Amino acid sequence: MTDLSYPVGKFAPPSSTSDSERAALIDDVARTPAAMRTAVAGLTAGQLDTPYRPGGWTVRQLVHHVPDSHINAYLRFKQALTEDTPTIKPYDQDVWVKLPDTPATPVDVSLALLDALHTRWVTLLRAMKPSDFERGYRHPEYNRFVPLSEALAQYAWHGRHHVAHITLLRQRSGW
Ligand code: NI
Repeated sequence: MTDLSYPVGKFAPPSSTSDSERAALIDDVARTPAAMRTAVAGLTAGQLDTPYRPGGWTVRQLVHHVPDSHINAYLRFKQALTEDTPTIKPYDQDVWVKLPDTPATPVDVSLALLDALHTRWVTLLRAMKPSDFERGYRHPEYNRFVPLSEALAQYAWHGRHHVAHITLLRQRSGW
């Protein structure tokens, strides 16, 4: 029985990351925009407005949520690379996803945003030295230091997590 909320499992921070594991995680981040585009290809407006699970966000909300999240991630990487352990600014994703741009914006706009954002982010990730991944930020909600190696793993997981929500809904619905 697949857990509809966590179809690829919950995120587990890696204890350590080798160069090749890090390269594979960056490849995951690089694949996210195309994977999301494929996941929603051909869906009707009604299908986009369907919750991926009972009580969950709609497909449209998921598509807009991922760039919202990854814009924050991109900023956190840049801050961690240019400041001494910055304290990052959390945001309330449940409130963000209910702002009026979510229903009013075509999903294609967020797919294009994700393409452009990940092109910049992956270019940065691939240019970072191994020691750069030991830099990090302080997350005030968890009150702890998050190294960029862990943040990379988290956002690689995050893309796969939400794409799987949509592909699983399509399988279950026969779309
Ligand atoms: Ni998310």
